[in-house]
Amino acid sequence: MTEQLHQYSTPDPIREFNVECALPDSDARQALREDGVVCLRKAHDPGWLSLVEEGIEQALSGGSEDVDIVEKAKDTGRFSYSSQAWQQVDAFRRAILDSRAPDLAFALLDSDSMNLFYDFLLIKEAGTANANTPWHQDHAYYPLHGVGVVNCWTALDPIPMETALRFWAGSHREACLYQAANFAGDSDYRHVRSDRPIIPEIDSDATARILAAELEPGDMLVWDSYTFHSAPGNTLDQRRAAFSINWASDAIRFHDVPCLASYRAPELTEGSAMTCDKFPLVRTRAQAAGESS
Ligand SMILES: O=C(O)CCC(=O)C(=O)O
Repeated sequence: MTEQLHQYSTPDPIREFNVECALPDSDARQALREDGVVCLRKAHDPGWLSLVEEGIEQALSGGSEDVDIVEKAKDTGRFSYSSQAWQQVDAFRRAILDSRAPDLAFALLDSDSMNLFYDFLLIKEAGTANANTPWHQDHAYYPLHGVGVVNCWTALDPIPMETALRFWAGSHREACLYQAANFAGDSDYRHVRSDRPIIPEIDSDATARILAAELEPGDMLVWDSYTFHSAPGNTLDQRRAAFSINWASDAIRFHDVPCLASYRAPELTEGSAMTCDKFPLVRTRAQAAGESS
């Protein structure tokens, strides 16, 4: 327990890069490759943040087909999340496709093309101290073969250290998938793969280097979908919200195993490339080269 408190109060900083006027460079790519996470300061401007807020209003008032609003036992605030809302919520579609979001992600991917995988909205209102996020790898939930999904997670509110995400530096490097954690915490995840190793005791592992960063609205964390991360509940008296966009590289293929509906599309079969209406092709290297020449 002492170790857990120690690690949570003194994580190392995530390497950071200011991208207000430029796309991520080779140093940012190297940081992501080595640590499994990187922080992009000023990734999005106030106009983009307002667009996302417009989308939140639509999504939470019935616009999103896949939304959950829960109140955890002993919490007074709402914990809301929504996935794949871009297909119904026009403000999200514009924030994802008609913005610099694809260029920021593509600059970090070692890939000739990039597909949109899904968007994810996460809001922990004040009074959600029990809405903690256990250690997990995003990829453990995906029906995908290959390595090359990045989660681009933008803070919509100031996020101080008390409520910051934590990352286990370098935990993506072996490309080993562990079992998916159940976010409800009381039983196994519905689609758990019990042939995979169980999640190690990261909080009590003195050798695990933990990284975190305080964020301002518009700052973005980008992480590899194999990187272990976790987050505390919201113990503060202010909203803690983020909007994330998950992108897939050309190395990713569909794997036809049981999973959440958000991650599958009827057109996809075992081993197929991702491109379809739900997971559109958004960038190609050829197109990017053509535009810059
Ligand atoms: O912010 C959080 O509580 C969790 C975010 C997260 O784990 C994710 O988006 O994968």
